[in-house]
Order: sequence, then structure tokens, then C-alpha cells
Amino acid sequence: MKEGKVLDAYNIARERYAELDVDTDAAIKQMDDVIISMHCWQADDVGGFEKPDSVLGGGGIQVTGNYPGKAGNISEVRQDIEKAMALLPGKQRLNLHAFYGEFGDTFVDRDQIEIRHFAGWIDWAKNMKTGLDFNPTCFSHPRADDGFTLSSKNEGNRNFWIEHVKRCRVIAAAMGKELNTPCINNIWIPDGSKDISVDRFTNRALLKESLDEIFKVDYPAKHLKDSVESKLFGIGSESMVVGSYDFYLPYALKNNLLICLDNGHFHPTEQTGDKISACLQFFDELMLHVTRGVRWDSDHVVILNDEILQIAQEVVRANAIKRVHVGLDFFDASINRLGAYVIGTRAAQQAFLISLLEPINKLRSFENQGQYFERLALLEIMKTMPFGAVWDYYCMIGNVPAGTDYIIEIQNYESEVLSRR
Ligand code: RNT
Ligand code: ZN
Repeated sequence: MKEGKVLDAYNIARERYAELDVDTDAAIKQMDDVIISMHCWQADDVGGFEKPDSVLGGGGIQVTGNYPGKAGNISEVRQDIEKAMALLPGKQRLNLHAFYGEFGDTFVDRDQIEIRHFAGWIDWAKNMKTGLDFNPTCFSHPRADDGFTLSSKNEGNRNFWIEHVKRCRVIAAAMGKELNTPCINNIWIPDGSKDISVDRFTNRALLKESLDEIFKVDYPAKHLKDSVESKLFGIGSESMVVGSYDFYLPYALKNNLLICLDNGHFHPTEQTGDKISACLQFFDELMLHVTRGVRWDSDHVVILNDEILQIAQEVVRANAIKRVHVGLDFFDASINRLGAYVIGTRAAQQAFLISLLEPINKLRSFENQGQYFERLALLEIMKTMPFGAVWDYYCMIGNVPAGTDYIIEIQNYESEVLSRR
């Protein structure tokens, strides 16, 4: 897009928003605090790089599609993430899963992982001037094949996963320390049951016991923050999920952890955005997994839909950008994966920028005076305000492609890099 055109459109947009007492420059400035944590696992369809290759399984998640160009090793993951970051305005972090360690050609089981396996990632992050977040990988492993990990009745398996998660906390704390920005270690386990189960109590008691053991060690909050991610159901755990919202919400609260709200993990008519102002009354900080479920927790690429918009609006309206950590969580193997990253991250960023451009004082005053027609009218009017011009300008000043220009960049990357893999 021509810079002059972007600027002309922005100047008009700035005036239009100013008529509603919205300062577009201030909104853009606030985007500095919106740092999206990009998940590494879109690059290779949640495959990881263990030797021998782990097979995605153990319950709960599934990837479909076989679009060419998938990252086949860690350098390719880095190359793709770097390219994605170069096409995104603002700053991002990287969210790593434990099975993306650099294990070389040897087999390093999950209960054996060490900081040194992630030293390369820490160096990479230093060079990229970005923070890292982390996740234990409690799936795609023979010890998760029966669908249970931290809540398993098999003591050997349970201890194996406890050890894995403990080590992940050590690694995450090292990442936070080295990079001078707290690393969020988010625990999600697939544990659950396909069919009616009759001993949920024991599984949940075991999960509590395992977590108590894992969290015995304290790390400075400036290095490590722990979060736990709940789920309603998954493929293979349709009838019961051990780590449900009712389980983790009180657990996180009692133990000073963050709760991770994944918007694919609730009943489809439940609104994740609505949970934010509730949780913020009790938690200092929250973690989000932003995704798009299509009929089920399908982890489609995030787009700018009502759900994402409501989540961002609720964070901004609660003045909580610095208290809510936004991570992405989708994996689509049926389209250009770099394109998936850029679409999804931009959509999340756009949701925040739109929210920052809301005439919130005016809306609140309508609401406080019971002027509900006026409130609804203004909300509708905001939908057709020239947001795109502000977004393009934000891209332009961030030296990244505005308008449709990123499509061509990704097509070029596909023909020069991805198609040769
Ligand atoms: C699964 C959870 C979890 C995973 C990642 C790969 O339902 O959303 O966050 O997607 O750990
Ligand atoms: Zn998730």
C-alpha cells in the first residue's frame, strides 16, 4: 500500500474517532502493552522434535490437513516464526511446548528434560529480544495412551508426569531469569474419559495430590508464573475431563496460580469474555488461550470474530491489559502455516486495537443513565467506523505490510522457502 494513501485515510479516521472523544494515537501507543504470545506448535502441527518422533495422541487434541511446507526441524520453526514476527506490528513472545527441546539424536524422555535442551531457544529469544512462555507436554507419549497423566491411577505413570512437570518449571524459571521477563508455565493435561466414569472423585483427588507435589517448590514470580488450563471435553474425553473449570478455578485461587481460559474449552453458548471481569476480582493475573472452535474445540485459525472481540473488549474495559496474558492456541494443517500465524496474530491484535478505540466514557455514561437505546446505537455505529485505516497506519509505522500486502509476502515465502522443504 502506498504510504501517502495510508496516511490520508488515517488522518480522516483520526478525525472521525476524535468526534467521539477517542484518541487514535493514544490507542496505538497502548498497543505497546499488548504482547501476544505466539505458540510454536502451529509451525509443525503439534508434532514436536523428539527422537523417535512422537505421535500426536493421548487424548483431547487433533490436527487435520497435510498442506505442504510444514517445519521439519527446529531451525525451520525458528525461520517461520521469525518471518511471521517480521510481518506483524507490535511485539510478540514465543510460547514453547516441552517437546520442542533440542534433544539431538538421542532419546530424552520427558522425565529427563533439562535446561540445556532449551539453551538454544533462550539464545534465540535473546537475539530476537523476545520473552518465552512454556508448556509441559503431557500427551503424545506412551504413558499418556490410556488417557490419564497427572491423575492416573497408575502410580508409575503419575510419578513420571509429576517429574516432567517439575522439570518444566525448572526450565521455565530459567527462561524467565535469563530473559528478564517472567515465563508463564501453563499446565494442560488431557486426562479424562470417553464414556461414563464412576470414580471421578479419585481421579480429581489424584490430580490435586500431583499438583500439590509439583508446586511444593517456589520460584521468584519475576522468573516464573504458573498457570493451569481447564477444559470441558475433548475427543476421547467426551464424558469426563478431570481438570475441569470447577476443579482448576478453586485450585488456582487457593494456590496463587494463574487460571488459563481457553475459549475453545467451554460450552459453545458460554462466553469466555464474560469470565474475565469475574476472574479479575479474585486473580491478579490471568492467562488466555485464544483460539477458534468450529462446532467443537477444533482450534481453527483465530479470526476477528465476535468471541475474540468480546474477550479483548472485556480486558480493555477492565483496564487490565497488563494483568491478562494473551497466548494463541490453534493448529491448522490445511493451509499455509505461516499464513495461519499471521492471520491469527493479527486478528488478536486487531481485536485489542478495536477495543482501545471504543468511546468507553460515552458508552458508560449512557449505561449509567439507563439510556440503553443510545448505548446499543453507539455500539452498532462503532462497527462501521474506519478502523481499517487506523490498523493500516499502525502497520505502516511498525514497518510491516499494510492492507493486503502481507498476502504477497507469504506467497513469496511459500515459493522460496516452504515449497522447497
Ligand atoms: C488442548 C489445550 C492445550 C493445547 C496445547 C497444544 O485442548 O488447548 O492448550 O492446545 O497444549
Ligand atoms: Zn489451550
